[in-house]
Amino acid sequence: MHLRAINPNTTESMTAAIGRAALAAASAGTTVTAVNPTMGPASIESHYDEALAVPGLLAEIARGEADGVDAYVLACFGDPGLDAAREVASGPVVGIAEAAMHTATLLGRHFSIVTTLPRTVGRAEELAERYGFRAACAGIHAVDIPVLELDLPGSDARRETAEACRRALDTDGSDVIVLGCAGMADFCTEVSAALGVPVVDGVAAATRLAESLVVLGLSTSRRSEYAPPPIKEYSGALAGFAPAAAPGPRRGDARPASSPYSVHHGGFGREYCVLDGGSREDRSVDTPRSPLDTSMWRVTGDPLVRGTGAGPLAGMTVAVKDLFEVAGQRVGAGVPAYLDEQTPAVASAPAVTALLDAGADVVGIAQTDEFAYSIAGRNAHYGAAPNAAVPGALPGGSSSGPAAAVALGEATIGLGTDTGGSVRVPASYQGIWGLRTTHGAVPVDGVLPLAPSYDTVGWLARDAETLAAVARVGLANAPQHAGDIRFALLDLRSVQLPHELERQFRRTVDAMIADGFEVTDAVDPGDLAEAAELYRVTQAREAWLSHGEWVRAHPGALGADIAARFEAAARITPEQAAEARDAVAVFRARLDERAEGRVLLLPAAASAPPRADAPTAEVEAIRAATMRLTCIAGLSGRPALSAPLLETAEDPVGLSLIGARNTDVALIELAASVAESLNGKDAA
Ligand code: 2AL
Repeated sequence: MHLRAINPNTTESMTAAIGRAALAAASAGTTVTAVNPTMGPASIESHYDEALAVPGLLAEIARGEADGVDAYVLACFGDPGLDAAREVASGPVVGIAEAAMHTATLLGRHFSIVTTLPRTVGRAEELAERYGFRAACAGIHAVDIPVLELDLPGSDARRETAEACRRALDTDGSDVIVLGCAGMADFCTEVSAALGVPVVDGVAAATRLAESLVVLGLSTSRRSEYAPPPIKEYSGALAGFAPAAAPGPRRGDARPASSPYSVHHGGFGREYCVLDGGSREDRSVDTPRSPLDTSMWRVTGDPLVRGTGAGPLAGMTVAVKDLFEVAGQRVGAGVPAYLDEQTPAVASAPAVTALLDAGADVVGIAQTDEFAYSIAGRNAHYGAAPNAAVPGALPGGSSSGPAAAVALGEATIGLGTDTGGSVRVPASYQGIWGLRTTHGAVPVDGVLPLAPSYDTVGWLARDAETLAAVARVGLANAPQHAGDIRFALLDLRSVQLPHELERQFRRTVDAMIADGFEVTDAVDPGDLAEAAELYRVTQAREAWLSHGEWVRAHPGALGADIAARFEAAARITPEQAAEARDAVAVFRARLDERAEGRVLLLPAAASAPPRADAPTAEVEAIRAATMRLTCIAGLSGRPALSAPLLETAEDPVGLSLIGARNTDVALIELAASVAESLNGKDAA
């Protein structure tokens, strides 16, 4: 479930505190994102503030609908725009004032509200009346501290709030306290401990209530008052807010849009996302994401581990896939039950220290598919990380978190692993650069294995230059040769690519030829369906040897799809695996012979990203098709790159380059020259 807390004021530090409170209250499987609009008042403490906070709030609801959010918490104690939000959100919307008041009445006879400035008392009174709690609400008091002074360093706000609460209990004869501002969310435990009565923070209460409604399958009634607003024209600065006809389901939608509400570009600056039309660039510019997005991050810090600050990667930040040991942190591998049993690492994996030594900081540990045994990027426990390039689509895995963090601009570098495509597929799906290194070139010590014969370290970045800088650092101790500069295509008849992708790939190849790159005709890699099966069998046997014992001892710990994959792996006999390994050696020798002197060109994935809510069978079919392409590098131990140079009609697909072993850096440089040449032509 994806729950979004919206702080309707524009103060990001307050949004972060709201996010922390919501995350602490949410259940383990819920993804929490906390956002605020970029237009509107810095705090809400007058009717004027409140009225002008509502457009920004509604823009965030529209954005949430595009992101497939299941329920919203409206995190301001005036519950501003609550009714309007309900008209346009497909999932439930819960205000923190209503949630806190409802909760308080379950805990005592009378509650007192303690709010910020005296002028906000009237609004709280009005809400208590409106929600039917006139009798239960024994008094409303102001601590007389402006909203943005509640969390100033060195402020006495907590103590003063606790004292105001104590006075309120005495004056009103009440037995429960309701905190009257989202900015007080993290005062709750302290005030409750000081007073010895239940203290209700609306953010936590609304989070749990919103979750409950989703679990119960309940959402706002569309019968009358809360039906979508009638379609009509709006003018002037608000023209972009005009209720529009409900768009049909589109590729990239998390679900069919049930809301007629859309926010269009026009005169407002960057703060609006474009839901209908607009280029991908517009859509990805500016989605404010909280570092608390647990579908992307498991742990973050500021930074989590500081690098030397000096070297070629100084000033860069790294999102580390949750398979690498990071000093002081546990490895979670995308499996909460596994995480629970781990102890913190004493030292970081060499692949991590190489980046720290070169000056980069680690900002966080980012999510992976369970045990990295998938390329979809959909985790049964943590959800699917956002796809910045295609809202509502899967991010690709298993290095889903690092890739999303890079694509969204929350990290410069993604440190991932690629066993069967786990760096290249998320790079392809999210329109960024990703390298799978030559097998064995970067040490995998301190990295949780999946299938050691194929496991490699890889990196993700938004541009070729950064990727090359990281590769030079990460491969400093590995032999590196000059690469080939002639390309060859592969006979891909056994892959059956969608026609549109085939056409696009051909157009890109033609453009490369026109630019003077030498591309020779198809190298026959053999039947790639058979190659993928060899890969599947050998990988599965090794995956079972790596994790089978743990999986068997923890029934129910894995999502159904990954559990099924391990079950199938358990059935592969050592003899079957040995036979497949022999056939892999034949494949590898044949490819080496046929690809001699050439860099292979192919699409990095067999399709654009599937929708986040695609049925499992569809995701599995897409995986099978893509594995026919990605297994080539795995089986041959070669480095492979995904560069964002192909596009299907709407969505990104990477152009993959597979080089000779130990030519990783040269491969990036070659791809960078292709990008420069193709993009130069685009611009012309
Ligand atoms: C609030 C609140 O929760 N957020 C904000 O900006 N103002 N409420 C209040 N009583 O001041």
